[in-house]
Amino acid sequence: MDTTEERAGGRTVLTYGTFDLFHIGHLRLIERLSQMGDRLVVGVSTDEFNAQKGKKSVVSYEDRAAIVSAIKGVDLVVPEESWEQKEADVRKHGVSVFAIGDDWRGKFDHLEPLCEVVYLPRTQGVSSTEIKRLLRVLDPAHLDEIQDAVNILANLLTHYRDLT
Ligand code: C2G
Repeated sequence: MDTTEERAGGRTVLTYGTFDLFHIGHLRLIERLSQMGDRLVVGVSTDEFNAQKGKKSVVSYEDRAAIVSAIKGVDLVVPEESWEQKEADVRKHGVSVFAIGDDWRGKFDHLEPLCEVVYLPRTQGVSSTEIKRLLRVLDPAHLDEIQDAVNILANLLTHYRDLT
């Protein structure tokens, strides 16, 4: 499909994401996207849109957008405020390729009349959710909870032994 961008001699790639607690999975994806064209536009989910996605990010939209903007290969960051903005963004930015991780496989096929749609394999073993879970375990306040639970279990075991 020959878009305005291609006629101008360039291919624009578009993706979207929360990019919370930026990690190697995000970086690998952005590196691959930047090699798929001449210009990469990244829609970063606003905090309000994250709420619609049922997500609450640790890092604010402003900081997540600043971090993604600083990544080599990212040419433009735009706020992602709704599910419906993708079509308008594809037209506005003369997008040739919409690409996203394959956890979304099939969810954006409706964009195919406008641009190529590509689902890329996710990086295994890392996710913002997993990082948050690990951080919670390391939280000193959480360690107090664990200690309390251990004490309760120890008392129960002692009591159980006395009964047997
Ligand atoms: N990703 C990846 N490997 C991981 C984690 C994430 O390749 N280990 C990819 C995701 O598939 C996605 C991008 O990194 O393409 C951003 O992931 P999230 O920040 O989790 O974004 P998500 O919640 O999937 O938002 O409208 C689309 C949504 O905004 C996508």
